[in-house]
Amino acid sequence: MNQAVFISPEQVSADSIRSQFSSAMSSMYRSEVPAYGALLDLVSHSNARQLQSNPALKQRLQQVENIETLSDQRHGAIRLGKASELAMMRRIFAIMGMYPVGYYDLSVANVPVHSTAFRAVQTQSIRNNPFRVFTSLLRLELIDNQQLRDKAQQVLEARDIFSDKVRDLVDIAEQKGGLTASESVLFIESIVDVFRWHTEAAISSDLYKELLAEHPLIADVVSFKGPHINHLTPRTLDIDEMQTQIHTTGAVAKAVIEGPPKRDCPILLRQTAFLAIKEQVQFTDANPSNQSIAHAARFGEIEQRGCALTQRGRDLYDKLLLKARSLTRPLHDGSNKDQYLADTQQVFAEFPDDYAQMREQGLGYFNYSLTTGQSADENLKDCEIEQLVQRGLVRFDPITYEDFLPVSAAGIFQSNLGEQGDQDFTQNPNQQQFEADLGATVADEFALYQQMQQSSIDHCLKVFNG
Ligand code: OOG
Ligand code: NI
Repeated sequence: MNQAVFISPEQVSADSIRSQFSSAMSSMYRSEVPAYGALLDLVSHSNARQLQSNPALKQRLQQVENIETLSDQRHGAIRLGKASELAMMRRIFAIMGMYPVGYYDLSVANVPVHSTAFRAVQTQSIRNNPFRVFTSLLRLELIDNQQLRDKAQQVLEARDIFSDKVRDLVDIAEQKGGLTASESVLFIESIVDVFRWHTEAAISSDLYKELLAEHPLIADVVSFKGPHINHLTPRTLDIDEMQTQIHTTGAVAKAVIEGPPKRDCPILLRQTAFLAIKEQVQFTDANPSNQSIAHAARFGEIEQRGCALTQRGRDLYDKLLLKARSLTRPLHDGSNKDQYLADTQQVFAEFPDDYAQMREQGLGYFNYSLTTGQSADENLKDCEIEQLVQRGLVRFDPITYEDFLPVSAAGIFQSNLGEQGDQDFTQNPNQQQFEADLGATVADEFALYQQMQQSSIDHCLKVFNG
């Protein structure tokens, strides 16, 4: 899973390809979905204000992040139709230093997909650029209607979402262990093209309607010639403020913010979005009156990230979220929003809102670094990290959560698909099949955070222990 560390002088680093890719995607999406550009501007102004008015926050973030690029977009999402697409996507993302982390089963939420996140895995790479792509694979086997399933499968079998240029450049990168600057420009262009919107559908409007009636997500994946990027997401430092301002972009905000409630010490991930815009699509019908239907797929999202939680912290989070949602399940029309907010606030009072307590109780992962108070004279050989913390020689800062939350992801899917009351897939994870289709295993997020924390501890101890 580790990328090649030694690249030849004329090659560009995977981190830099990822940064260029993220920014090319941003430009493409800004021009195709104007409200996204407005959202990016809104977020970056608000982040600048936050950093200026909150020096403690700025200092803490600086320990673990590159704050220069804080407002750059942080993730996007795609939905693929078949195993070979997923396997090829894995090879493409590896060239950008992005590897599959985590397995998300969305069937629990009546969405017939399972997913992973392609992202950087090493501390320095994440700092260089944390852009991730939440990648879902359609699960036709969850559809009862055999006839429709066969039709959808035929359409997907027939499509090829990758150009020869993509395939050639992936082969070159794999053979040579990287790309030169000029190759990387071509590579990025050709990959951005894969994720573009297609105004011409691959199917008839009749089949589209059948698929839509079965499940809107199936229609979104099967109808098109490619896996359009369905949203991009910048990072905000104040999602509650942003939620009240999303309407100024001209778009409509999703009713509730997903994830934990507002806290002084943010944990995991909070997300909200503006609802997908409706775009005219040309179908293959001979009859022109049937040709044009508006399809809602592309939206904009914002995320606020906080401390990565240990398994213990995560279990507590999952337990509390389940409890809050059993009191009030948030409806998409926002009609019970205030009750849901009150319930989550009250239920989450059990989760300590203080980094020191979270650390002591083993709920979160922290990055340890030297303070300016260090003294080389003190006899601190063989000391433990705790002693260094107590003496004020080492500080700890929350490691930022880099992954996703299945219940939140389901909320994001559903805010655009509408309530899916009639379809009821039972919880049906199949990580083994997903990994077989991917052609690799997915990394365990907890192991990655543990490693990040441990290497920061090792670094501090080395300074004192020599
Ligand atoms: C992906 C939804 C999940 C997130 O931020 O949780 C996601 C999708 O709609 O395809 O992006
Ligand atoms: Ni998202």
